[in-house]
Amino acid sequence: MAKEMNRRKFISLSALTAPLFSFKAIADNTIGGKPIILSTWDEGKNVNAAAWPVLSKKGRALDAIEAGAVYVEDKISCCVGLGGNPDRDGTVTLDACIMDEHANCGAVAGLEQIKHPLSVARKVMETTPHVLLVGNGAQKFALQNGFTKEPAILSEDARKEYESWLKKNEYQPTINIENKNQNGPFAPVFFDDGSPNHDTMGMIAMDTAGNLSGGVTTSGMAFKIHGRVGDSAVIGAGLFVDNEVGAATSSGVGEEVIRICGTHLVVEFMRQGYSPELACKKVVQRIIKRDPAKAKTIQVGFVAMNKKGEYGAYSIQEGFVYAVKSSVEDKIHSSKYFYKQPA
Ligand code: SD4
Repeated sequence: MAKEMNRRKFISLSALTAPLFSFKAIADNTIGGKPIILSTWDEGKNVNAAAWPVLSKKGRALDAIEAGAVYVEDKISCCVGLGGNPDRDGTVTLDACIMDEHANCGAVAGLEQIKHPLSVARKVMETTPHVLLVGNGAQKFALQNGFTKEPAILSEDARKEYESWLKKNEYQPTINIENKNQNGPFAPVFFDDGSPNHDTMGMIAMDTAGNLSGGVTTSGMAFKIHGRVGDSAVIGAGLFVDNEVGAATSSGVGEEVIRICGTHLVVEFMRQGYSPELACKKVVQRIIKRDPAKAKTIQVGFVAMNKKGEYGAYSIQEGFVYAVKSSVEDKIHSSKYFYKQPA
């Protein structure tokens, strides 16, 4: 209902301002107005709720992103932060990045025993001349900046997953591990406590001032090789923000996203006038074209919004969802997709 009213509002707005919009751009938009925040997966709804007080009080999008990340990183049962799935050595290592409206950005990768990697990434952005700190260096930096060392808590589900992985897979890569408990290859998977079996929270937001920011926080692909860095720590791959154009974030198999600088490409397509959804779709198509056989076995999803507050998403497989919160809606959307889930 809210969406329908919103569409009507948009149509009447379009009539008044028609020459400003290309047909391509209005073909499939959903418009949320500002402030607005989009976060990946079902858990994104709770993340948006945690970020909303900042946005609704006309706060900065960057602060809203950090508030959302802190919420989800604190929630040990979810697969982000120190409760996430471990790597093949049984160690939980965290990747995160953040980017603001001035193209300032910061990131950490392979960070151990620090609860709030996105906040560390923000410190890297705001207090160093660098963009990305990794491993021990990132941890040392965090400790020097007031973060404390905390043990990773392997949730009961994560421990069971890891133990069964050790038995069955040893050190063989399992590409589509996120979907391995499904009924049908691409069904979303939920743990016993109802939390979804994914391990990345990507967020993009626009504040009342119209400024964009984004952030990603994750324990990365489950059972990755120790030292592996995913798209979530790579600016232009897991996250990109251009305050003149829009912002995008991704989830799924990070290697495929890094190969094509996925979110940077989404933003560049929006710059060319494509709607957020079509921009995401074109990037997904690029992944599929590079290796169609592999693409059938993996999931990658992109979520994007442009400067007008229009948003959309596209994924390789059915089952990718994202949450949107604005003054006119608070809901989880299913992404459009390339491959339908087999019945
Ligand atoms: C990674 N993109 O480490 C992340 C994983 C992910 O839901 O998104 N999982 O490659």
